[in-house]
Amino acid sequence: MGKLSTIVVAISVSLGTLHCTKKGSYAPKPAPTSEQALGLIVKTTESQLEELTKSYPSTEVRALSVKNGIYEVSYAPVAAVQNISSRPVYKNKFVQGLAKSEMPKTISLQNLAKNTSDDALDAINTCMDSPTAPGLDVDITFDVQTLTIELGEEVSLTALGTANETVGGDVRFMWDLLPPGFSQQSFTSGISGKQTFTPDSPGLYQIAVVAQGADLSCKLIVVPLFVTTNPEISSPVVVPTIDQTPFTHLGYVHAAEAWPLSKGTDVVVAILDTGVNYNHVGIRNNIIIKSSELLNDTDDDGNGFPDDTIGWDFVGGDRFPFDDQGHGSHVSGLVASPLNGLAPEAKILPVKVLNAGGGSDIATVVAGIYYAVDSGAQIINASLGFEDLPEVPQPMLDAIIYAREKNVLFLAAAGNGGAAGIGFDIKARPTYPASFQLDNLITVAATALNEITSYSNFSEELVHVAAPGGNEKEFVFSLATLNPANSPFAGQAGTSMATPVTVGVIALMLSANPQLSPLDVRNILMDTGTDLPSLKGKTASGRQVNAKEAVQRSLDLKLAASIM
Ligand SMILES: [Ca+2]
Ligand SMILES: [Ca+2]
Ligand SMILES: [Ca+2]
Repeated sequence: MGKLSTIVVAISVSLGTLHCTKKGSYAPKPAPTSEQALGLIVKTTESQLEELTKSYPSTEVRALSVKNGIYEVSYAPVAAVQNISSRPVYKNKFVQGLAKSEMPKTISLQNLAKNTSDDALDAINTCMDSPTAPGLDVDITFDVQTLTIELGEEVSLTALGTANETVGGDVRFMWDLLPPGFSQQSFTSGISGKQTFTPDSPGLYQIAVVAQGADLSCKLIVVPLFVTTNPEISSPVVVPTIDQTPFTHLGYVHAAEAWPLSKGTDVVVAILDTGVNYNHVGIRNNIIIKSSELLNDTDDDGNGFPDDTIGWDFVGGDRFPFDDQGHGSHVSGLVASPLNGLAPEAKILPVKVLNAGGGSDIATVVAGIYYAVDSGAQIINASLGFEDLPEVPQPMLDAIIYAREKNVLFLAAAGNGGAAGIGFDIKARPTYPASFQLDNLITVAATALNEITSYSNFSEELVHVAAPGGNEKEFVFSLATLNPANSPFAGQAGTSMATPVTVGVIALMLSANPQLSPLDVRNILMDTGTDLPSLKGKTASGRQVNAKEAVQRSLDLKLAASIM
């Protein structure tokens, strides 16, 4: 059996190499960062793309899935792009932010006044009366060319301001920095137009500048700075025993009672998220390393992604799907970790599709889904959602249908109640992918203390089950990403957490009984969960997942099948 599968791998490698002379002319690219760069998502062939590029030399092409002929085409006439696509084209779209707990703090003059040193406070207070002044023209320039930098680089900022003739006089500046969660970074106070700092951790930094004219009128601008890092993966690690953190979610789903039956051994779970801190002691040994790909600047397996041994970063367009934010590491640790993960021996495939601010675009998520399926994932965890889209994101639906063809389960977070943080019905107000209806799709709501949370979206028809997602009274604990304090764990809350808890339970089920179809898995979860009164009318099953019962049922079905 082992030998056979080795031969199959070898054949696919040599096919890939044969095609290399003709195929793969589109090198992987980072995700778009401006509205203008957003293209059309198409299904086509490389030869048709070559023709298009010949006719319209400004055309830019981003390969989303070479194997499946899915591309994003920018800067070309729409009609010409429509001509080469075998499916209706879809205009790519950005979405900002994801889970409620990860939304960046808002910047306002009021908040600035709270955070700022005494020196600048008076000046900001005087701004309150006239918070904006059209007469003030302010711009901010970086001494680096991009809004994304590598951890360790120094950033020099210069604010340039001019007051118009009516205001006159000099312009002075006040600065504030809203760093990402773990960061201790701050700005020095003062009123100069310059700031210099070296970020202490990855993540999204929001830089605020208030310019003030001689008439004391003010203008506030906020600039995002993304700090990323791309470390090589470490050697396997020795995992210590750590049990002081309250991993309460495990109790609600009866995880410890399931572990004697299954540990989720070698079930492959793709995490479509902000990346994974793959060097964390609590996940390093669970990261799946692709053996058919060598580190040689060559795409050995012909999937369009050179040297993708540990997954792929579709945001940065590189082979390091490291976590800039914390969300993806937390999600991964809930699924598979020897430090209290639901399925301690499952494997994680990191697929980075969300940036350090938790934002993304449709094409990037679509690329991540095809990549996960073609890389052998059995389950895809999508703790992300697109709300209030003007139309159904058909390319995302197509990608999940592709997953269904390959028997891959797709788990979607129901969502956290949008900007208001109050759960809504995703049938009435669709959120994608959660609101799609497919046999291989399971949508998850969040509970805390055995009740549905106030933020969790719901639907009696479209949400299948619930799992612990936590709230401000009881956070869900899991792995932290790289941080200056070296904290191993972090508490978070959201349907983003409930989803990987469910995925971990499914990994236990699939390792107990690999014959289960995606629909079998969904039916078992819905049948065997724990009845919770507050989930009635809010989910199709009214139940919170129960690992012990679900694994036991999976084993019972295996026994029944073998008797037949
Ligand atoms: Ca590759
Ligand atoms: Ca290679
Ligand atoms: Ca990266």
